[in-house]
Amino acid sequence: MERTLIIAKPDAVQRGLVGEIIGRLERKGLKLIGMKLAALDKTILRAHYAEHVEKGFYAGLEDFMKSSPVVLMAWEGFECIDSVRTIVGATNPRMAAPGSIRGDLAIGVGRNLIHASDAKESGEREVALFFAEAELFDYDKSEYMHLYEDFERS
Ligand code: DAT
Ligand code: MG
Repeated sequence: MERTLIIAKPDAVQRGLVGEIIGRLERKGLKLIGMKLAALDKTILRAHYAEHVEKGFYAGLEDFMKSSPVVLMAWEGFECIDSVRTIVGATNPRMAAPGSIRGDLAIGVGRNLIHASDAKESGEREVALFFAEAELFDYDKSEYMHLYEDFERS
């Protein structure tokens, strides 16, 4: 199964939308395997956003991500990377589809509520960056037989 790192960003915490975000991912049938509140610093943000560090928006992004605690989550599911990106919506909330988290709940690109890993490899890397192995949980989810066919949950 794929793993994705979700960050409920400072705007989600401040606007009281963390529960809404968790609820949408829970209702999809994804399995929550790790969760914690954290204050992110420059070092971890530079590692997480390495591909963006040289870009013009990076300084503002880093300041914003340090402005409040965030909720870090690791979720697991069959091919969940792409389905979570669909639930999250386009980076620019003004272009994000209605029904998506960003499409329904955000408007500014620099205040788009949520981070979600964009590929299987980045999901593995990002979950490992923010979570120690002991903070990740392996457990049976009883509803799996009603969510997946056998080959999808093997
Ligand atoms: P995503 O978060 O959809 O994966 P990304 O990886 O391209 O998007 O960018 C990371 C974050 O950086 C994004 O969620 C918000 C911010 N960002 C991206 N492009 C931006 C821009 N043009 N202006 C301001 N912030 C931007
Ligand atoms: Mg990204």
